[in-house]
Amino acid sequence: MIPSFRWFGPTDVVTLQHIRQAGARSVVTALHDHSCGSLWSREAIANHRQLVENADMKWHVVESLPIHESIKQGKPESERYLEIYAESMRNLAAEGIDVICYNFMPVTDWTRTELAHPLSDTSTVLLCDGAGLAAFERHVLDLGDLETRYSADELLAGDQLWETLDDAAKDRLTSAILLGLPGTVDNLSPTEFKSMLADYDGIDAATLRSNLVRFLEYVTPIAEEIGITMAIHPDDPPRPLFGLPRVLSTGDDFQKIVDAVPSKANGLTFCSGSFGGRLENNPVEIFERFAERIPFAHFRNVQFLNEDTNTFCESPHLDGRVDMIALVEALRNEEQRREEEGHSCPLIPVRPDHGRELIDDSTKQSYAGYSYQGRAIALAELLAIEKTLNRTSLKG
Ligand code: CS2
Ligand code: MN
Repeated sequence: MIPSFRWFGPTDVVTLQHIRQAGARSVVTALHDHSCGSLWSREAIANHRQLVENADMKWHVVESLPIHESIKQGKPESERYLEIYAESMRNLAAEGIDVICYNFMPVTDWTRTELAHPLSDTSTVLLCDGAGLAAFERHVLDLGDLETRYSADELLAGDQLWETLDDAAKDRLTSAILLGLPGTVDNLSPTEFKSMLADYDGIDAATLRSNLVRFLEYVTPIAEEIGITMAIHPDDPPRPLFGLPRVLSTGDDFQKIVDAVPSKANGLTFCSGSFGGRLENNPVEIFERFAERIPFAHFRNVQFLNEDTNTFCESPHLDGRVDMIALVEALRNEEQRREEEGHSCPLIPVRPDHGRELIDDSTKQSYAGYSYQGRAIALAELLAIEKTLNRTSLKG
């Protein structure tokens, strides 16, 4: 594993020095001050890279070079945004980037209903509550088609939850869901959000998938030529929300994308926490199934609360439904395979994706899910598993 850590740039309260101290050798970052759809110049990329290298680390993976909504929606103006995307890709490759992580979730990135859910040890984590989402869709957005997407029981659970909330709790739920993309602090208003949903009227999963295929058919030949792998991040949570289509919630979903665009540059950002949020997904099996197509991974753990598998919270990396030891083992097996195949860089960058908030994390203004101490502990745990496996295999 190449131990990696996400950094949101010079405004991040988590500094590069902190990241280096946590044991990271590779920084996963992006030009977060550039709006979606703008060109990343070679000079801006080089300056950012220099910051990382001055702190004695490397920049291998961009997370993310975001996809403009017009591309996801297949609109005519997407032509221009595809050209800009390709130029940014070329500039990134010229500055030594190997992997571009992106997602194809309409409107939102990850969605949670609570940003500080306390675990029994008093640390806090992100929570995604099925009833909270149903309540938000009915009582905040007032969407009309709920009966077609939720069962009567789910809607009832949402109504019952809503009745127990005071105004402050309703506001907290609303702003947790409407939190902007990771690395931003701006919340959308419910009205803005609703109008973004309306842009997807008439776009179902098949259409969204064909827009993704069109994007990949455009970018993967360029990626192959310049030596970059495109690595799509799965849906989080891995099921449709707000009536929007989703196309990457399961292993079979990724298989369809690979079948449509078999290029080697069509890769997966494996995310154990995202896949793990769906009962029938076994994250270790998904890793093994697509190991050859994984240039970058997010390791994170989750657990379902109660019987309701639409409700999960994040959990300590070693404690949840993802078998973290088996996952690191699967990673090592793939790295070994790459080494035997003569791959020039057989090791895979892995970062702890989100972490608990603990110690004095909550006093710092870090981005939701990205406080320092919880992630530093998680990285140490992952490295310890790897070291232990290395020693065991030497003895064996
Ligand atoms: C990340 C995603 O914070 C997170 O959960 O894993 O936001 C990820 O960066 C994007 O989906 C990739 O485009
Ligand atoms: Mn992730």
